Amino acid sequence: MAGSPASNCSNTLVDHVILDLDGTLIDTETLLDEVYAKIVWKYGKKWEWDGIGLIKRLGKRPLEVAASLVEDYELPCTADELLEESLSHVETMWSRAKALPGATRLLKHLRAHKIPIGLASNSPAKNIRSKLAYQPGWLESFKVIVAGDEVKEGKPSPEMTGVIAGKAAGMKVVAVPSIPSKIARTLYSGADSVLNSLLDFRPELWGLPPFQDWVGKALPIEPWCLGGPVIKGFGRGSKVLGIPTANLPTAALGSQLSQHVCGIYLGWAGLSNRGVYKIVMSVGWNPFFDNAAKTVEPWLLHDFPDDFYGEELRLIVVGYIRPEANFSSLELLIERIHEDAEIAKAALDLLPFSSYQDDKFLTTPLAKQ
Ligand code: ADP
Ligand code: RBF
Ligand code: MG
Repeated sequence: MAGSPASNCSNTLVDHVILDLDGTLIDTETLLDEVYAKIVWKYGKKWEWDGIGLIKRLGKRPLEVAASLVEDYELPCTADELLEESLSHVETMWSRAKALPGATRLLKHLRAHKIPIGLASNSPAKNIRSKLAYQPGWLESFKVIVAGDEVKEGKPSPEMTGVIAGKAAGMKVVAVPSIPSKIARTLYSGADSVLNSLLDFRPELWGLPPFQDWVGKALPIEPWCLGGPVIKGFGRGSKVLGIPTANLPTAALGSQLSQHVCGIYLGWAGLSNRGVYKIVMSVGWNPFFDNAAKTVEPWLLHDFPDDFYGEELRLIVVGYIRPEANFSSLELLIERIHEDAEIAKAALDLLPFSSYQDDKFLTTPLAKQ
């Protein structure tokens, strides 16, 4: 994402915004991952999951992607043939691409404040139209759309705009990597700011009108529900931090979990036979401990006399507090988690967060659903 030409002084005034589409506003990458995996598998090759195969091809135009797949996987076909094959897979799937968290909110906000928005995508014009068709209100939001097949050279040429091109044009550039930041970090090193997700974008830092939708210190989100039996976690919540987190079997949550951006959230928990409680929860890889898997770690803000392993736990996640962070000491991590708990406790007494404590999902026994 790029702001307009701006001076280097701290009170930057951005008067228009240029956005990227795939991986910034919509999650096409999850779908592409599936398509590329299928194609190379057909030729007996193994796709590199976890964003590794994708990142090598990020921002490339379709024919360039095909050429790099043929070369890297030593496929017995031409780039043109591969392109044709991949097109037959992708053309039907744009309707499955979901808006990324914070995307619709950002477009609405900029539109409401009459900030002109441009869309600069390496994707061909026809695909852009298909992708936008499934997102209500998006097409009208853009004053200009520049597609990959409408320019001589795609990104990173300044004819289009990506992180490198945006900087070359003297713009302010905010990057929102769509695949795990550990891999992506170097790619975006030229950006003025690198965000975990659009939920963390603060327009006022760039001279744009601030969002007004925070409630207390939390941001209302489209609520999501998850549940399952409480299982053993990493065994360090209570022991190392003095903060117990009730772990759920994440394999069963599957794509639900990958859809939600890492970060600290608040919401409500229902425990059968016990009641409904406020929660503050971390979603992600816990950088401090460098976990190997993405987990959800809800801390129920209530003193329980005993453990409740095996009991059915229901969660409704209703708001976002902050991105996951790393800390230089355990004490600082613990202090921050306690601050999060105070934010959650206060915000959950306010609308719209408070209304979800009565949701039937929290208390309905499994069989009756
Ligand atoms: P684990 O690594 O097995 O998740 P923790 O040290 O994180 O262990 O403790 C979590 C367990 O503690 C939960 O599964 C639950 O049985 C119990 N527990 C007790 N009080 C709470 C609470 N307030 N919030 C979450 N879990 C709690
Ligand atoms: N772990 C991190 O590495 N970084 C964080 O910013 C972070 N924030 C957390 C916030 C809350 C509210 C909770 C409950 C946990 C958080 N943790 C964070 C996760 C903590 O490391 C985790 O609960 C332990 O690793 C237990 O498995
Ligand atoms: Mg735990």
